[in-house]
Amino acid sequence: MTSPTDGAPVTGTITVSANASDNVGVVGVQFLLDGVALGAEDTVVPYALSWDPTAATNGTHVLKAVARDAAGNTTTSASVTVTVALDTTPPTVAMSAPANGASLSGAVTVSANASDDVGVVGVQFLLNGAALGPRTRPHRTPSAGIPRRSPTARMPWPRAPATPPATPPLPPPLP
Ligand SMILES: [Ca+2]
Ligand SMILES: [Ca+2]
Repeated sequence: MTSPTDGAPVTGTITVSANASDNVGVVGVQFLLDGVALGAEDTVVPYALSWDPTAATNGTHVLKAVARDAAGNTTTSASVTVTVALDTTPPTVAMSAPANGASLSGAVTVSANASDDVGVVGVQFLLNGAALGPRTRPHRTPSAGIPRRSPTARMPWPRAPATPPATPPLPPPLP
């Protein structure tokens, strides 16, 4: 196995690859996940596949590669143990402005606090259920080891009103 490295955390799709050689010729390589075939045997160099771990449970899993030659001889690689750590916990979010029940008479800043066990990618504000402006990104990237928060996702609202359409001309008076 050439990828992933032993003990690697897996948080998304990764490439699983192996090198194989034979005195006559390698016919194919079959990857195994916890002893079960992972995808189809790869018969074309490079021996690799893309593994989407969403079907695997979080925790440790064992990857191996089995090389096969034309005579049917097989060799199994040493195991590579990986830890699947998919983010399955949704973030939390709460509006911080404007206050509930506030009367608005001009432009205000709409803001929210959001946090996640791994990281918040963005916050989308909704006005009566419809998107209000683009999705905003957290203002700063937190360092590892402190709670991942985006306390300052904010945007001005309302935006400048569009120019109203011109009033159509009145029809000519009847004779
Ligand atoms: Ca291949
Ligand atoms: Ca999460």
